[in-house]
Amino acid sequence: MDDTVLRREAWSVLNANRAGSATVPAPGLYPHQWNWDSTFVALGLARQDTRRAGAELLSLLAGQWRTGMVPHIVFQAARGGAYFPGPSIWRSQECRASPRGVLTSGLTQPPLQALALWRIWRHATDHDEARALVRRLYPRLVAQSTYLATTRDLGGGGLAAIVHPWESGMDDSPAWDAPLEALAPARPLCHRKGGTDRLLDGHHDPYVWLALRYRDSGYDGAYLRQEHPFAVEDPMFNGIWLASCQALAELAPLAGADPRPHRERAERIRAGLLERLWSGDAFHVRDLRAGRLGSVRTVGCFGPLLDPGLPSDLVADLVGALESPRFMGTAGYPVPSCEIRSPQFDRTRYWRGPSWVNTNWLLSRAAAVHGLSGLERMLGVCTLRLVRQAGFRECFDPFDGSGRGSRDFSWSAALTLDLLADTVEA
Ligand code: 9WN
Repeated sequence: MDDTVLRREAWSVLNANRAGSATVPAPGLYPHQWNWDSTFVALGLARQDTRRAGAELLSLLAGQWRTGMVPHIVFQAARGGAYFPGPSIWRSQECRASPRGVLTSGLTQPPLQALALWRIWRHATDHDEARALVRRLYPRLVAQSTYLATTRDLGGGGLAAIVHPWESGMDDSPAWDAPLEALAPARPLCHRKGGTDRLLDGHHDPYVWLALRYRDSGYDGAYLRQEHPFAVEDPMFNGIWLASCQALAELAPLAGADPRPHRERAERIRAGLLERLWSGDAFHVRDLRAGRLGSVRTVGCFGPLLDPGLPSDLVADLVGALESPRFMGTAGYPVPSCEIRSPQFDRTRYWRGPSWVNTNWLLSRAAAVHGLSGLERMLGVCTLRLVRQAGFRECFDPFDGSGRGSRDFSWSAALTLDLLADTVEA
């Protein structure tokens, strides 16, 4: 399929998945607005349609809580009960910190928004309009970052903890197996997806059980600190946050603000990543409740590569592992979401093996940040090969490239547009 047809098809997916000013991930399975999905759409459109990219962020941030938290789902009223767990499980409206008139979940997702806003600004042709967008969103994104640095620094070392696997965006990653197995009351552990199967018994699922515990605390920060049984420092979530702090530092002068606090925060996150999550030759998740590092290597362990200030010897170790047979080297269609030789690797199961367009795109950005143009190009070419062959699927088999999960998935389409722009420019 040539580039023109691929581009046209990507646009038709994005237009079909549009719901007002938001783009839903896939109308059948995910009919609401998701945090990082929407932001990947904004990132993918930053060079294509700055107005739509900005509207995507504005509509997501309409769901922001007064604490600064940006929820992982903003429910689309018209689409009621089509997704579980829906508004009746989250009951956001009962919490005073939630926005009036918008129903949301009570969790967050990786804080990519400032990075997206920075990219929109850099590529904008109408600078007055883009400056107005920056001025409008900047204070909200500062509030988000402050929320992470305060309420979510549960380990006290400058990193934000996730309090639910859904907050990572990589829900069923084997990185969460050990912390979830410690949740005895919620057993048996049932994975929510393996192809097309959906949740069978919601209230016994540890994912739902954890969400209900947090909800029943009134989404309380002190409860998270003292009692909540799942608290994990994730290298991808924090790598993304660091990149967003650097983006805020770039955006601050446009909003008439001081960039230094954002640079200082980025340095603190870097120090936290190095001191708390680096061991041997890799980053790992830290389970704050068990007080130990996870052992399995997943695509999330490469998140800190998004930091341009990462020491060069660590960059070399990470790139060596990424390009080795453990990740890219033996997969015909990289990047697998879990190390191939790990016992937990499963090519068919969501976040436990398949390759994803969004993580490939993040790693291609990381390669660009470190001037690794060969790796950047390789990631772009591999990702375009996946969508050309299998369509804009949710994820892909890393060995044969066949598509898995939803069809016509928004971030796969939006990020394809961005990758096509690179191949045209190259
Ligand atoms: C729970 C929407 C979301 C993505 C996540 C992906 C999946 C939801 C689910 O779908 O998570 O948030 O129902 O499994 O894991 O990355 O944001 O596409």
